[in-house]
Amino acid sequence: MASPCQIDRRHLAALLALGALLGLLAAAPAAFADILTPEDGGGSPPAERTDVLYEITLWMALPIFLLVEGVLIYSLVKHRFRRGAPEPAQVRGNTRLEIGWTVGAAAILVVLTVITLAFLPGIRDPEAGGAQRAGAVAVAATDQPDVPPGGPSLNVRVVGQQYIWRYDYPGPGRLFAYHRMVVPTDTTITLDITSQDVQHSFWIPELFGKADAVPGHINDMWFKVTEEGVYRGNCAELCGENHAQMIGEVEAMSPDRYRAWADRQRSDIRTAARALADQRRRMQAQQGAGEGSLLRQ
Ligand SMILES: [Cu+2]
Repeated sequence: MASPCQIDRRHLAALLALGALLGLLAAAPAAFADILTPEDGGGSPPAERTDVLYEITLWMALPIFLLVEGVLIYSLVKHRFRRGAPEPAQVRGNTRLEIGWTVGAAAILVVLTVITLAFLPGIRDPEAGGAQRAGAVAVAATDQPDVPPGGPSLNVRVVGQQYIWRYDYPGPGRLFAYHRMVVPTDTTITLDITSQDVQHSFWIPELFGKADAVPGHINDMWFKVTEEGVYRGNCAELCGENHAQMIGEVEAMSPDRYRAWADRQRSDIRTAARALADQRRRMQAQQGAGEGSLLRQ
């Protein structure tokens, strides 16, 4: 038999373990915040509204789930088989109750449908860029009539290919990037998403939902980030053996830093293109010289 001292120690260990668990939960709320609900971050409206819609549905469903499971478990325990006990009353249906929960469930579905329809336009349709003077950023796109005027916007073409993402930016001078999309904050970013080989799916969970990247077809998505930072995502469509490595990122920075990045990137692309052209000329010249010496022999 355990001595009182041993029991105390066991209680103490259990209490310490419970305390440590509560401490962990309290110290890392960010790590647990999106365990039950979709991720959202950076102030991106589509992700935030998806999260709110999910939470409304969750909070409506949770009491119903607890009530149904509670009644079920209570009934199973209370009316469980007992040897020698009299047979319990056999209930065969209850019309009023059945009509009640059918009408109740239908009413809840109607409420959820109305709320969802009210949220959908805000998730789907881009809104104007904001939190800064209109026209302060010279990145306005010309081919996105859906973005309401009044704020800066930027259109980026997202192209999936096995196993990397490419981002093509509009404007004079070639500007593109691989793997990480750089965007200015407080700017409506509209995405034209497509693929050049097989089907992929572009998804940055904190900023917006999944959008299929289909060859020969453009899918639209949008987001707007208010907080600078890096937001990570993955290809969300099994696209081949290295699908798991097809990671995508969005880095949001202030419009000034974004402009500096774009200038640097454009000049790097120009330098690389010139170096490639030089190399090609040298190789052609060498080839020509080689053929000439062969002819002379
Ligand atoms: Cu993939």
